Amino acid sequence: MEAKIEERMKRIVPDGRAMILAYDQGFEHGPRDFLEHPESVNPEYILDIAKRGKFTGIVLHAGLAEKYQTEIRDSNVPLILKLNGTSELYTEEDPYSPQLYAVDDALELGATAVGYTVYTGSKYEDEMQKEFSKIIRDAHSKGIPVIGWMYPRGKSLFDRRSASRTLKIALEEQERMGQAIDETPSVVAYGARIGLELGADIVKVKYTNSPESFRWVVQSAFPTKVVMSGGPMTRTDEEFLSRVRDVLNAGAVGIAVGRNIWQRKDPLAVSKKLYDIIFDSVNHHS
Ligand code: FBP
Repeated sequence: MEAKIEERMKRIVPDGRAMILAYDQGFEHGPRDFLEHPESVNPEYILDIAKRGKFTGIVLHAGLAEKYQTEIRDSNVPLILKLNGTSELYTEEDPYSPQLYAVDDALELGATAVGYTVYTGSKYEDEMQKEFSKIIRDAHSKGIPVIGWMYPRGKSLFDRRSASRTLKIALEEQERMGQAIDETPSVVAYGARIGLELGADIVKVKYTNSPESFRWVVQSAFPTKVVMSGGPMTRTDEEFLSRVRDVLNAGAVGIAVGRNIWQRKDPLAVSKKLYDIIFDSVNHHS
């Protein structure tokens, strides 16, 4: 099975680099994410970007994966099936994202890998960790690599009187670096580490806003590979691209992003720049 996992990993991370297009936001955030660039509401438009932009994976929920099976197959872009999800209409401070599909569904839909979100720090983190660990065992026994969306989230993160040592350090970092608690290096590195300990092949995490601190995240996850999550569209292409350069310099294998591509007026132009940064730097180093 290990050989199968490796073979599939090579499709998603060719030359040790990943450029993954995320398109599960219609579920996670709702169609409001498509208003910025309304063509993005159409899955065919996104699949075309994935193909022509030379992405190494596309993240979808099962509904789209099923309806667009032919197009996905023809595009040759590896499918990453997201196995859990939750809508933003559900606003409890401690989020839970339940498993909706199984590894077997992913296999049936021809997926190359599966993905799952764990909200580390949520009251329900143990539920998600349990589901995720079972998914990993199942996927690995069937030769499928697994990507963990390791997102710190929940009320505890904002509890200034928390007894957690990590949160105390994170609060210091927040003060010193002036950044959101869920982007502090300690908290992000902890999520990445949990991904490694549970057995994920790749973890997808938020950027910690400096290459130095992101290096610690990458080290904490090693040998699990790290990709950066995109977040809301940045003001300029350059702002986004410079983050990408930073995380690659910090040892990440690439990115798994959505809005920073398909909310832009010219998604293919930014994809091309992205490709050059991600893959040219490989050629440069080899
Ligand atoms: P973006 O690049 O658009 O941020 O997408 C990455 C992603 O992880 C999606 O896969 C997911 O739908 C979304 O972010 C979750 O965002 P949030 O952090 O708001 O829950």
